[in-house]
Amino acid sequence: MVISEKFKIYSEVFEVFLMKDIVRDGDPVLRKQAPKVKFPLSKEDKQLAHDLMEYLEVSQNPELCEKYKLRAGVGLAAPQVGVSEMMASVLVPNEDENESDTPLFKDVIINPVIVSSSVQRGALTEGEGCLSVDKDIPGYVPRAARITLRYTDVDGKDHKIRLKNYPAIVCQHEIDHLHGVLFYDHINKDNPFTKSDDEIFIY
Ligand code: SB7
Ligand code: NI
Repeated sequence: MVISEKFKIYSEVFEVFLMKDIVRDGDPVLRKQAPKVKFPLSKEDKQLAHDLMEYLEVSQNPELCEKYKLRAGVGLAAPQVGVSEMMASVLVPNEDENESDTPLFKDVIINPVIVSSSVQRGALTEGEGCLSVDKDIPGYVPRAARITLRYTDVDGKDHKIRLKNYPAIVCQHEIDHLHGVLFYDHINKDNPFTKSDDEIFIY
């Protein structure tokens, strides 16, 4: 009894980024090319990696999201918290009820590089949003439908993986942040909802 009470309190001891910590469009850090992260990771970089993932976890918990007045996110890039470094967290939950414990993709991607992209393009039917952009900007954001991604994780382990569907879109959105690009840069200004024939919709 005492132990479980203690654990309950202990489990809520965290310092999570709040919306006030998230840098908004107009701040030059969002338009900078972020430098690569050096390994072994410094204490600060390890903490940053942890905090970037913690935001996503807390924001995807409906009670905590409400309690801390967060906007739910599936990704968060270091420049969005004011740190110009090639690091981003990605947490794409599995919407399948039976598989909700195993996310479609979860990792902190460090020095990520898209080593190849499909010719086929894909866009989310509902467009994209960004925690750093307060207003809704409607339109398709055409991206590669599939990518091969290379990155290093917090333990210094190198990964080379193929991604498609929503995880591929989210990773491209996050990697854009590391190069100073925002999602609306990709929207066709004259006709935001044009879709070319070789482009697929991603749900
Ligand atoms: C829709 C939302 C995101 C990525 C791709 C499609 C992430 C939104 C949260 N972020 O601002 C992360 O950079
Ligand atoms: Ni964003």
